[in-house]
Amino acid sequence: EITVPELDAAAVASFQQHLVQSNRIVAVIGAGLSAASGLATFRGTGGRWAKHDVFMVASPAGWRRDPGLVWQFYAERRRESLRASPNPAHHALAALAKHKPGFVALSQNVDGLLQRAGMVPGSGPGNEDKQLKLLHGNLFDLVCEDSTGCGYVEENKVEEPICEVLSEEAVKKRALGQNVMGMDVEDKPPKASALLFEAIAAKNKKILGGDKFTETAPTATDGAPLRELGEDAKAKMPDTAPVLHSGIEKSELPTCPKCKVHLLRPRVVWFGETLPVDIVAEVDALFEEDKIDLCLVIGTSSQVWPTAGFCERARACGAKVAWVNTRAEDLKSLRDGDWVFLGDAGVVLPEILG
Ligand code: BJW
Repeated sequence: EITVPELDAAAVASFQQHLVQSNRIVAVIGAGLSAASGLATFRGTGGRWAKHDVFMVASPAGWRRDPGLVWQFYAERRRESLRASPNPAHHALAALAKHKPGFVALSQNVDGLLQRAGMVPGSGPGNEDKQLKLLHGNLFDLVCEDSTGCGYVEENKVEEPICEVLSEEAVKKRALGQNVMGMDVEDKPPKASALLFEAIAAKNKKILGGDKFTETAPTATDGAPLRELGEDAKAKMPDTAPVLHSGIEKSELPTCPKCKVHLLRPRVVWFGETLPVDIVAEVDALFEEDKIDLCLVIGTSSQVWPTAGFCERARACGAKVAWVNTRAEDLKSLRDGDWVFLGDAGVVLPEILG
């Protein structure tokens, strides 16, 4: 339950006065925008990274190690996003885009909800006027894993399930039968699951380079069973033997229909991967402009780069900054004179954008 504090009427009025006069407006968007649609954010209690090991499901090394585990994570995300609906914040931003041709939304979200609210995504030559720039891709675009080779892309494949082994029923069956890492195992007390996760995460971080994440080829110890963990960690383990692999064979996952050799993967940006080059070029051009009037930073913890630096780049172009977030601690580059609207974006944005 999110408590929504009363918005300061004077702050709203001064923000709206500036908004009316603003032409070039940039919104830097994160997972908090979709929280009111029922989609989990990444960090903090209840976030996705509390249940899934980020290095296992959102890095190229994790993909090489167990593409089935990665696909399972994204298949669930696709389902959740399809079942969710855009909330009033998505609609308020889509309305702003209609009203202000100079508005650009730079979104880290891959859930498709801004598109479903009516915002048009696009990047690259000829698409500069498309107002939604998807920095981390889109759950519903699939691409050949061999990006430098065949280059196959399939846009907006909302088909569900993407293949039999990733159907909701198959995923549930495996989770109950095997205690697959990263799944909600319903027959376990939450505390045991948390301890299990903690131990697996520590082990995986060691395998994949930990906080100082570096791209490395899988090693012989990759996916080594938990019995190799220290005695302390083992003592905390629940009785059921956990497995570090999804148990899904590559042959069961979707194959690229063009090269017929490599797997298809979701076109999202993982840690250690670069953002799409055409998007980076457009963002750079945007921040080379003399004047940006307003920067809205909405529902992001500002921990992930390069997006974490966008607010300061907008400031350097003269932008005044407004923050919309439930957590004051996450306003990473807050300065005197910024507007701060603490609360659920789904409530705050429609109110301040009018
Ligand atoms: C609400 C709310 C409500 C809740 N209303 N608000 C410079 C310095 C240090 C490191 C780097 C650097 N440059 C690059 C790096 C490496 C790395 C990085 O940033 N690491 C840091 C973590 C240290 N970056 C990369 O690797 C990026 N690539 C890159 O830069 O390429 C060049 C390069 C490579 C390597 C080295 C150097 C250069 C790629 C980043 C890809 C991120 N991918 C993910 C997953 C894939 C997509 C997916 O599955 O969805 O993207 S990680 C995850 O984090 C996801 C998100 O888009 C992203 C951002 O998270 P977000 O949206 O901020 O969510 P949360 O959960 O963190 O925050 C939610 C916020 O909402 C909170 O503030 C809440 O309070 C708030 N909230 N409810 C309003 N109702």
